[in-house]
Amino acid sequence: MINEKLEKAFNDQINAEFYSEYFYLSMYAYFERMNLQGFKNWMNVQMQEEHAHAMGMFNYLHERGGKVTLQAIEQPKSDWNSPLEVFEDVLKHEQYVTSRINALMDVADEVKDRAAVSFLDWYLKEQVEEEANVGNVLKTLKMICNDKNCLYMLDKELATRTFVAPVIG
Ligand code: OFO
Repeated sequence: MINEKLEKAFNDQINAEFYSEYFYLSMYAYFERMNLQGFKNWMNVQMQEEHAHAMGMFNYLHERGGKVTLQAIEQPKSDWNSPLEVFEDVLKHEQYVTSRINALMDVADEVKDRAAVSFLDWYLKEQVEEEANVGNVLKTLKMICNDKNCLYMLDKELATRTFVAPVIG
């Protein structure tokens, strides 16, 4: 049976992962309005990844005999001034998620749940990868953000991103 404090922390993180999916869905809608299909595709992949992250914890909590308690999902922001502003928000959000995963790991450590610490290690590595991916798009956007041709080229590149279901844990 999983410790109660850790169960609550997992449930809060499941909510945060579903919020991430919702946040990226809002960005997907923004890129739809802008008719930037490649950026929209990137967000679609990102949403699916967040859904997989949430379900990974959801399934793990069940596996450990815990109770999943779904919570209300906060309304995400829906307007941005540019793709650059969107990706600045994505990076900030991913950095925030990293801090949350670290805090969740601290709880697992505190209650001496080594199995949960080991499970969460996957999420920490995933965050390193996510921050690096977002950072790369952001770097390109910072270089080209006033050039429409380059934005078009980047849109083509982001159209090639595909979702690969992660093997979590
Ligand atoms: Fe984008 O991160 Fe989930 O965990």
